[in-house]
Amino acid sequence: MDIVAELLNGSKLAISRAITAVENEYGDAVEILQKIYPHTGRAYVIGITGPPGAGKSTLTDKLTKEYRSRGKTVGIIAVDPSSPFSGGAILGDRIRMNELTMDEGVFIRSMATRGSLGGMSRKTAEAVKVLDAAGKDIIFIETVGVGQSEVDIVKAADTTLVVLVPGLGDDIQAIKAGILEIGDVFAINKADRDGVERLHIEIEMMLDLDQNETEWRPKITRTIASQNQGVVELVDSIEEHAAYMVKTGLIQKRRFARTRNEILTMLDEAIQAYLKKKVANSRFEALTEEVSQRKNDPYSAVKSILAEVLK
Ligand SMILES: Nc1nc2c(ncn2[C@@H]2O[C@H](COP(=O)(O)OP(=O)(O)O)[C@@H](O)[C@H]2O)c(=O)[nH]1
Ligand SMILES: [Mg+2]
Repeated sequence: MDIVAELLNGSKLAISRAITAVENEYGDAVEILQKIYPHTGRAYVIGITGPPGAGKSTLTDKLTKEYRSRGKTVGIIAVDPSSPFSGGAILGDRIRMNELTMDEGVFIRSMATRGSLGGMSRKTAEAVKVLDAAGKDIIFIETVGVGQSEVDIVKAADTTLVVLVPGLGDDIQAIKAGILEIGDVFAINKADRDGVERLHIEIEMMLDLDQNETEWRPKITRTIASQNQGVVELVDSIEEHAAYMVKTGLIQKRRFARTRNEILTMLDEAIQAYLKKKVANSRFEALTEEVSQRKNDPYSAVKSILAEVLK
């Protein structure tokens, strides 16, 4: 089959194959990405992050249904080893997710977390492009935690939703710095639990301390994902942020920065590969020998290698 043509038509099988190619770095992955690139840039990408068990997958499921009822098609990429999408969940979650996979307007895919973290964020961004080209209006990226790798992954997002729950205790201190950086919208999920007020105040206080360059004050919405409560309000806050991004032109800025970063990273990888190939010769071995025997120093060695490679 012509995978690109089928993909552009929204075929689930073609989307699935393209993401598999991207994930495993198959030979045709780059060609597919090149061909679909002109058809990307239309989807709105929403990153969802937060501690394990916070209810991200449950919320993603409910958010998806809300967006569907608003007439939008949805793609979901779960980069979460414990996600129901990737098979780590209890039966109830699975059944709910299966409901979504029956919907023609929804595509769900989990990404294996093997391989380097840097590679992971690139592959996630590439999977987003596949879903984008396939015509999905809204794309969710669900990722667990707020470490550096997750921050890199959600950089592919136009709006980032941070999901927190009451009763995290001191954990909130640990994730504070990370969430301040990336949260455009906050959900206090499991609002049926004690400690909601306290968490709400804590987040507000952190936001007060934040000296972001933008005027946007992240909205905090209380949700009970398992009971579909607060979901309409949460979608409204996401949409409000999206409208703000468009109105201020920040979306172009964010996307430009992302494209720039993407090109630089790829260039970096290409140069490294080129250098490794160029440098792996007997002259290099001899130089290393000289340096290790103190007949030469590493600084001069690098200079002469560079002079050779760049001439
Ligand atoms: N009490 C309560 N439980 C919830 C709520 N939202 C999700 N859960 C449950 O919390 C558990 C973890 O949810 P999950 O969506 O897998 O969390 P994730 O790891 O962040 O993706 C599941 O058993 C959900 O049914 C909520 O608002 N209140
Ligand atoms: Mg999950």
